[in-house]
Amino acid sequence: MDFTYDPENIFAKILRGEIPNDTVYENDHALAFRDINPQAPVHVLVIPKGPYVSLDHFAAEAAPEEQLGFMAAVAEVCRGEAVANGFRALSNTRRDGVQEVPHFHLHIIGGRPLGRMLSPA
Ligand code: DGP
Repeated sequence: MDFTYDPENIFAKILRGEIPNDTVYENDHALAFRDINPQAPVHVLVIPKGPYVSLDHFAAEAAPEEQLGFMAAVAEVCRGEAVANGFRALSNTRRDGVQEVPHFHLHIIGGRPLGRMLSPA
């Protein structure tokens, strides 16, 4: 698998402070911010601060402290947002997953009933 990282992707620019974001939570290893095109009342993106292109890249190569920091951010987002009735966490990956931004991000979506996970192809 080619996990080549493009440092000019838009989330890398957000991490460098070159593009503003609506931050929900931040720690040493992760940043959580509101999606610019929300699909539900809660739509937060959690991203690692390290240069990982996708979930499988992050899972395979991120250091344990990066993975723990990322999951701590997920916990904080879920604790702080209105998702007591549930939510969906998803990570679009590469072509078939219709990934637009090549920096790993986990969508946390909730605040309304979300329907079934996938519509028929
Ligand atoms: P995908 O890679 O397919 O998971 O989609 C990328 C998501 O990132 C999409 O829901 C819109 C969001 N997004 C794209 N550009 C920006 C941006 O500059 N700021 C914010 N907050 N979200 C963005």
